[in-house]
Parts: sequence; structure tokens; C-alpha cells
Amino acid sequence: MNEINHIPSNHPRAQSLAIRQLLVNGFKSGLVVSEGLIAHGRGEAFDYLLGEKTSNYAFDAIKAASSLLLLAKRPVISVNGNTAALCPKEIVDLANETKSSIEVNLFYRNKTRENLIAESLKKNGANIVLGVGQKEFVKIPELTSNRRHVDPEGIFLADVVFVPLEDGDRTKALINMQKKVITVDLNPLSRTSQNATISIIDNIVRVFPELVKTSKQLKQMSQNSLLEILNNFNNKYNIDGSLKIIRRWKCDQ
Ligand code: PTJ
Repeated sequence: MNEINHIPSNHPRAQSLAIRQLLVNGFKSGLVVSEGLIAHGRGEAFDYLLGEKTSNYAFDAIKAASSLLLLAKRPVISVNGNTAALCPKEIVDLANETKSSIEVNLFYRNKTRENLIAESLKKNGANIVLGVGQKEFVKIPELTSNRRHVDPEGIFLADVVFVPLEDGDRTKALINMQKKVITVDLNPLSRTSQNATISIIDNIVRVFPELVKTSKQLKQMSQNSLLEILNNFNNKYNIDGSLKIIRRWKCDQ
């Protein structure tokens, strides 16, 4: 039994409860907003239906996402509260493997959270964190939420933006700015999943380590091989695959 969070290691839902605990800790320390806990609940429900494991469709999407990040000229990883609470070290590792910038971008934005998230990323090894501080932000056209304020040296100039666990309003606006968008979202039907260039339908806690591992391997490959991986990837087909997994359930399972 873990004395701190009271989760017995042999509990059938131990892993899921441990992930919840990370978010609750993130909430208590100010990284995560209360709405982030609700967002996690929605994600958990889809994770249950997806069998709580990375499907072959998600593995294919991870490979395509790594290829796109490695081929990009100015890739940026956009970080919100939930992602910072669940995968701080892996965000930094992925940025290093793919030469991506890291930018804090929050729906429920305030200076305190911005700084807390940037500090946590720096504690995990990040040198530069964009989207924080006193600089003038620029606005993404067509967007009314706080997410429209982006760093002029980060998301604004990026050719590829990775938006794990997004709230749906921004992906389309970024695509309309001719950027390529990668997302991780357990909900295959979300507007983000439906609109992104590459949608990884899986839990970010499984996806980030896999993305780091895959990027380490793929960066040894030629640009042509990476392009081939990308050209063979079809996002709509892939999302349909995840929906098929959900539909497979029968009541005797
Ligand atoms: O930190 P902030 O201020 O930027 O706010 C972040 C939240 C998450 C609160 C905000 O972006 C939000 O409200 O998001 P939504 O609209 O609830 O969308 C979150 C999406 O992520 C939903 O489609 C969930 O199914 C999905 N999701 C939740 N947890 C996970 C997840 N997808 C992958 N892995 C998860 N662990």
C-alpha cells in the first residue's frame, strides 16, 4: 500500500488511480485547473473503451507523428496544465529528440499557472520555455479563447504544432494558418481528433514515452524514409480503426 495516496499496488485499477493522483497533485500545486480533472474523467471513459492500451492504430499514428516532427523546420510542443502534470520529463525528452521548442499555452490562462508550468518543465531539464514572461504575444486569427495568445517565436512561426490533450477550438485555426497539427486525444470523435493532421487516439501517459522512443529510432532514418512513413499514413482511416475497437465490446466481456 502506498502510504501517501492510499492506492494498494494490487488494486485492479491501481494504474488508473495512480494517474488520477498525479492530476490531483497537479491540481493542488496549481498546475492543473479544476476543469482539467473533469477533462481527465472524459478521457478515462474513452480509455476504458479502448482497452487501456496502445492500439496498432495508435502505434502507426505515433510513427507518423515522430516522422512529421523530425521533418519539421520549426516544430513546437504546446503544453497545458494536464500535460505538464502527467508527462513533464517526457515533454522535455521529446523536445530534445526532435529539436522542438516548448511553449506553454493555456485555455484557463493566468501568469501564476504559466510560471508554475514553465518552472516544472525547467526542473525536468528544459532550457527555454516559450509562451511565458513579459513579451508581447501575437494572436491566432479566428480564435476567441485564451489559447489565441501565442509566442511570436513559437507557435506563431511553427510549421508543425503538437497539441496534446487539446480543447478543440484551436486545431482548426492552426490548420487554417497552413500549419500541420499533431494531437493526442482519447476521444476519436472530438473536434481536435477530427481536424488534426495526425490524431493519436491514446492516453498521453502511454504516448509520450513511446514518442520519445520512436523519435530516437526514426531520427537515424533518411528524410525520404520519413516522408514515406508520412505518405502511407491516413488519419481518417486511423481514427475509424479506433472507433472499430470501441464498437467491438460485447456485454459478456
Ligand atoms: O491547462 P489549461 O488551462 O489549458 O486547460 C486544459 C483543459 C484540459 C482543461 C482544457 O484544454 C479542456 O477543457 O479540454 P477539453 O475540452 O475537456 O478536452 C480535453 C480532451 O482531452 C478530451 O477530448 C478528453 O477526452 C481528452 N483527454 C483527457 N485526458 C486525456 C485525454 N486524451 C489523452 N490522454 C489523456 N490522459
